[in-house]
Amino acid sequence: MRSVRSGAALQTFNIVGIGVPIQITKAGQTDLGGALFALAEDKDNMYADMDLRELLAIRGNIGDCLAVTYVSELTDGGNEVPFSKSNIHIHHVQFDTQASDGVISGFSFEQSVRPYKIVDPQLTDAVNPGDTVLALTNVTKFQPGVWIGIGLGTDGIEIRQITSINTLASTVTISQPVNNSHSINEWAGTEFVQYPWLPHVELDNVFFHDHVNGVHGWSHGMVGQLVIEPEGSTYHDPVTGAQIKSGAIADIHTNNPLIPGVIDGSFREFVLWTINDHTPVEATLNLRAEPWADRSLDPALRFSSNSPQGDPFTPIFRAYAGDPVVIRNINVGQGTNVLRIEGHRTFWEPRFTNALGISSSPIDAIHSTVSEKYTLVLEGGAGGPNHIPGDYIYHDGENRRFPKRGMGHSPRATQRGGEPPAITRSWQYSRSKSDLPHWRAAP
Ligand SMILES: [Cu+2]
Repeated sequence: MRSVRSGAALQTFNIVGIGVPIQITKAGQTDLGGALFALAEDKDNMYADMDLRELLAIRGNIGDCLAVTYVSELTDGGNEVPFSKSNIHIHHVQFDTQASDGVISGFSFEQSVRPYKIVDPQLTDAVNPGDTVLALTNVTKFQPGVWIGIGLGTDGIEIRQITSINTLASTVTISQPVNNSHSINEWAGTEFVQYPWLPHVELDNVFFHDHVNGVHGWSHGMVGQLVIEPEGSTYHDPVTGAQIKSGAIADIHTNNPLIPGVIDGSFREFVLWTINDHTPVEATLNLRAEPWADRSLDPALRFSSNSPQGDPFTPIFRAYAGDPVVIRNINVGQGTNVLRIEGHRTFWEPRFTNALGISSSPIDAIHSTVSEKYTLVLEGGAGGPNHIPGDYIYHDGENRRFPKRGMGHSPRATQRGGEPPAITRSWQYSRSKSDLPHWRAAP
């Protein structure tokens, strides 16, 4: 694979499409048709634990070369896509449009995959580093010259070219030895796709999504974000400080500016999808919602974590007052959406300053429509310019999704019968430094 320039880092992401129920509300409303992009290394935990089923946020730095493989563990027989195929379509980065777009049009190559367990064979013998022969349950689909993925659905997946086939022995010989160990029963075959993505400039946050079921699959979870960080950045769990490979909430450690004069070094990051047109709950944040119907009837307590319902089910983002905060927002929906963070302003164009060098276009609500993306820097950081600690609600500002003066359900929400407006709450600042011992200003 070509790198963008010498010295660029190669980052590998082995992504697997998984079909799993996703719990949307604390009360247990669940999307039984849920589907997610998962890193192969996280897949087993996500199958096992409902709480870990989250949208995929991955990161790269300007100039990196991102090597993505995609395979599918979705199943046939679904209501929307009875014959399962899926893919990943990326925006904004540089890629080969004929083979890495995800979209298959005109003379482009096929870039979607069938679920490998339906159409590909399994290893009948373990494979060790250095081996060049694969024993398989079936070899009839292969031809010399085609490329085979070995270890489909695992993080050890590797791609080789078939040079010859022995039908009697049910083996194939590959042109180069494998580097990894593969155990018996691992899957090997042609249902994989590789997408090299080249983010060569400050692209900020980038939408990627399945392009077979299109907008219909988005609301079930077949969406993700690739966030492009400043050169030399590393990404960390805000609580443990450990480096992380994915996740919506991260600390970005860097000595390079994201936005000169606005974010000049390390910052806290929240990857946030406003994701709508969904069943069983129409409006969600990162596939979670806190419907008013599930909250206290006492209007004084409805939005309070001191209510019997406690904290909301939507993600809670924490920072110290004054910390630099960057929200990476994409609107995943088929219409408009409004994102509002109470007590804070952000900037329509964070890299734009006027002739006096003053940041322009401060706003307190972001209106966006299908696939629009924003990198939102909080003016003054967490707690605003006065660095006031406290809990702040963030929410969908659209009336049918979040009645603004809700002393009860808004008429329109009630009319939609059973579709509760999402509280989509809460933005929470830690009041005590001891809660987050691992935040560091720079690596
Ligand atoms: Cu798109």
